[in-house]
Amino acid sequence: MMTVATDYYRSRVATPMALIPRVEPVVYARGSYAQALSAEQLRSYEENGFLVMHDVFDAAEVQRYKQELQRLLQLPELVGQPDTITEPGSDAIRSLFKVHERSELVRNLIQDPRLLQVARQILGSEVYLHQSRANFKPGFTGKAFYWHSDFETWHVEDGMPSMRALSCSVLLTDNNACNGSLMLVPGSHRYFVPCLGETPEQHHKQSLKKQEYGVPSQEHLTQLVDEGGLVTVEAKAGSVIFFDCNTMHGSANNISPWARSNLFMVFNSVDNALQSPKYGLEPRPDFLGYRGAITPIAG
Ligand code: 6CS
Ligand code: FE
Repeated sequence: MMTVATDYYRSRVATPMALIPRVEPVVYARGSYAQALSAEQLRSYEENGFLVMHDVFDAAEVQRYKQELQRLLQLPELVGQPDTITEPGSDAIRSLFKVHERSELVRNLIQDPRLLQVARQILGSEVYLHQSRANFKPGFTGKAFYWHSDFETWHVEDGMPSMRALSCSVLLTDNNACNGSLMLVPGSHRYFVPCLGETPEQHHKQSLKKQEYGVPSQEHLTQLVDEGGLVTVEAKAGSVIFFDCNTMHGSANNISPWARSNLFMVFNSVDNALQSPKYGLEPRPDFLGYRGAITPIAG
């Protein structure tokens, strides 16, 4: 196991540290492992740390996924489950994890070449699923996700060794400037942001409702935004956002009347399997970071 001293990407530290330059590629094997994106799309992903692909799924497909999530949300056995995350202070469901195990439709979605081939091409290898979830942000009441890099959490709390994973968010509602859409900091994926504060035990029970550790300082966020700017995704239902595991992102409360929901899955390279979490932390449950035998997703 790596010790604290030899971990290049140190975080949850007691005193402020400078940004740490990324050492891994963003696009692996020069994008030659699979053929899904054009050279221009790959270049844009590499430069910005994300790519929005419009109209990937048609209206009928989106409708099917939405109905499927409605069906899942009504299952009585979901109530009180650890992988059903409610909003702070209410019973409203914020995130539902392991959707690919709960639903055959979603299980098929992760094998869809429109997603899988992109993940393989960018990560330069076969891939497996690290995490899947549905996020719900209803109109008027949907709550924010504070700024974070997913890799920071996955590295510290799940022991993910390298920046060789990506997320894809399939939009099930239109996302616009008003309904709590994803905001990303272009270029932020090139720096690891060491975060302040010792991780509390069972941190995920709190962080999935409202994250307070593993978030950047205001100084670091300002520095990244001064350099790269800030982008709000505006795209129709059926579009897909691919983003690097280390891209800084967040989203605001949704006080508009328009719901925002998405299906979210994380592909990790089969060559980047989880190790022990850092700093003696207990591994998080499987629904957050898969630790079983690694079989590449077929399809
Ligand atoms: O815990 C996770 O795996 C993801 N969820 C949150 C709220 N932050 C880190 C990461 O994106
Ligand atoms: Fe995230």
